[in-house]
Amino acid sequence: MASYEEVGIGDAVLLDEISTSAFVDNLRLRFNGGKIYTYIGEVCVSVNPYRPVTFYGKDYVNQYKGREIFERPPHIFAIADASYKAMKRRGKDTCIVISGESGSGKTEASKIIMRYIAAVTNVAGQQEVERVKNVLLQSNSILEAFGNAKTNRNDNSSRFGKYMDINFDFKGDPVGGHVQNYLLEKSRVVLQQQGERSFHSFYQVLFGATDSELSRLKLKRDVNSYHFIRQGGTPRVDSIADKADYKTCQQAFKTLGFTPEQIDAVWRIVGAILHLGNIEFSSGGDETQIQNPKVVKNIAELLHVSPDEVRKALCHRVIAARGEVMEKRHTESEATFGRDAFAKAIYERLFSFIVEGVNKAIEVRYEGLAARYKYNTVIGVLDIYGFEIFEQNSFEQFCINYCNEKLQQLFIELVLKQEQEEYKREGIAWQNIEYFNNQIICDLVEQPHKGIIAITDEACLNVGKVTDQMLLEAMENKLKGHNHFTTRKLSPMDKELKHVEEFRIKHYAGDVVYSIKGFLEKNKDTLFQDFKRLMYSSSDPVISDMWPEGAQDITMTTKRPLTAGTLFKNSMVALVKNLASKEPYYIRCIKPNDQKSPVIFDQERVVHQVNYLGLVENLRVRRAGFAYRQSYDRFLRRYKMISQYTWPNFHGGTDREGTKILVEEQGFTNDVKYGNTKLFIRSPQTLFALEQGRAKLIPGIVIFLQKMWRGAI
Ligand code: AD9
Ligand code: MG
Repeated sequence: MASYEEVGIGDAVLLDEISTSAFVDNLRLRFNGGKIYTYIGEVCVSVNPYRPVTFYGKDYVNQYKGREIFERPPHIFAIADASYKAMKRRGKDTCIVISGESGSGKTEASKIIMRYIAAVTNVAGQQEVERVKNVLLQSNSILEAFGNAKTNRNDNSSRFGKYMDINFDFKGDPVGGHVQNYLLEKSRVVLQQQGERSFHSFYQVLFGATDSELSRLKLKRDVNSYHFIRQGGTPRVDSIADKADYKTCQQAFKTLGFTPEQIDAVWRIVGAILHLGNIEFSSGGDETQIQNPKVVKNIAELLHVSPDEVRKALCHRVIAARGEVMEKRHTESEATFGRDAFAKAIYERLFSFIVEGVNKAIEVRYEGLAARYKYNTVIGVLDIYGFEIFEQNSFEQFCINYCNEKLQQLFIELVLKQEQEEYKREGIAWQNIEYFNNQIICDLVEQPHKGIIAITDEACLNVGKVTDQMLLEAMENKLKGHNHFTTRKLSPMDKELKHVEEFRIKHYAGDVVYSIKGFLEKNKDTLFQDFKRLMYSSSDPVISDMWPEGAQDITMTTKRPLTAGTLFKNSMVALVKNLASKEPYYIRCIKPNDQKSPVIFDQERVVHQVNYLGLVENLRVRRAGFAYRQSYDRFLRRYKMISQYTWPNFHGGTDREGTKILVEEQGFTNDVKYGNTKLFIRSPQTLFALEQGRAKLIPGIVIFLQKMWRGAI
């Protein structure tokens, strides 16, 4: 095997020169030589190879298993192993945060990590652990079928955020897990941009189901027959095998323990949505009518509800005013709006149902040994939708890009800020390193009262009276002068803002122009009660159970639900808090070009990503800094056996003095600095040498102690 070090420098900390161009040159050299991973200390930078690669097999697993990061050439396995070791040896909860823009390789990375963990665990071959591993791995194909889609950035783009905890027992074997999903981009169910597709599931069923399955769903094997999924004009994608994926997905449903009735209901809902898209309304006379009643019948049969109720829910709404219940007929545009909202809502609910099913299958079952010890640590893997800019950017991109701001903020907090603050606190001489802190953009979005989400929420209180345009004006008033927000009115000379209904946010990763159109409605996320009652009335318990709120009496007033924006914000705050409570490991993904080519390294695109990800700042902090640090007492406790002066105990002074004697005796003085409470070690090799010294002595010590216990000494 050729060594990675033959191409470029594996750990950028060792580069002769620290600059963006030197860093990117090294990445290019390595990319061209087939080396897609490069370290900055313990942060792993991954450049999407856009081709199948050969370094994820068993032979590679064995090379990384149980090794220290710096012992082997850079690889994502080493990061997975480091996080696993920290969890297993030190009982720490760890997390692996994977970030990078759309199409940079996050989802692939998360799957590689999961496969690695599956490969190195359960040496004893326990049945339950095997089951859990299998379920964890297979859950991906279901979640991707229903939550991923082809976009203009990525053929398999995640349209939901995913955080997966894997739980381990005291032996370090996976015993379960939990998936937390974040805001699914449900607008895609009814609308796609040119060149894009809806969620894979729709095409999988059309291309993959048997003739008889299709006829039971009353579907034709023809994407172009269905309004909801043909708008992008690209039903077939070279890189996607819908037919085979359908089979895999069906198999995964079975493995995960979904019942035949549940699986059947899942595809019936998918079918019903396709039919819904073909419903057309006309407003002959003053009555909005459905033009194609046959389609209504199909929907009713698939959802196990009455066709008459479907028709009613699509054309009217029932409202309660002052205790009286009335029927109000929709206008044609209200009816179309209701239809789309219904389609989006049942797909979103279906997705949550599927996630719940996955969670049931991987829930920790405290049986056998795990029950007795209940000792449980987790590794969390975060794979979220990447930063994205499209021709048209709306509320969904706004949420996705805000999410990426939050992750960048976490990275800054943990890697850049805290690191530097610790040096100051410990009194270590330190040259401050400047970096762009994106907190200001997080505030722009999430601040109470003044942030974009709060302003939108306020406008939503008066939906009906407030228009999207008025919302934009409210933003202009409150955000005037903000360096990262502008509109055409605020900067009339700005040629890039072409329309009055647009605003621009200067994100950490680039400028994005958003259209305000639909913001209010998407934030409010209205679904007429009638549809909830309709779904609840289904004679299929699987469907009825998905919609418990449909049971509610129409005259009962309900509390105003939280808006989509606020729910998303809250979930992001909780996510960041959760990640910050764990020991983090980072994979920073980079997209080498926009053509999905394995041979193009687009210098400009990579420089841009390296800049906004703050990788060179990361490198500076890392290079000037120290790889490891430990408080004096812990350091001494761990390594005291190496020196005759400190073993079995150091009596000559403080822990700091003891540490100093040990370090001097071992000849590491030039590689360490003495902080106020901690020892700082510059290079991993020093720590490695200490660990080896300790490992060599331990067997002898164990024998010594055993003899002592037996009274032989
Ligand atoms: V998005 O934010 O969900 O739109 P991701 O998740 O960052 O995006 P993804 O992992 O889906 O990107 O990668 C995009 C494509 O790049 C994959 O479908 C593969 O074709 C390709 N890819 C990414 N990583 C690898 C890899 N390690 N080896 C081979 C890869 N191909
Ligand atoms: Mg993805």
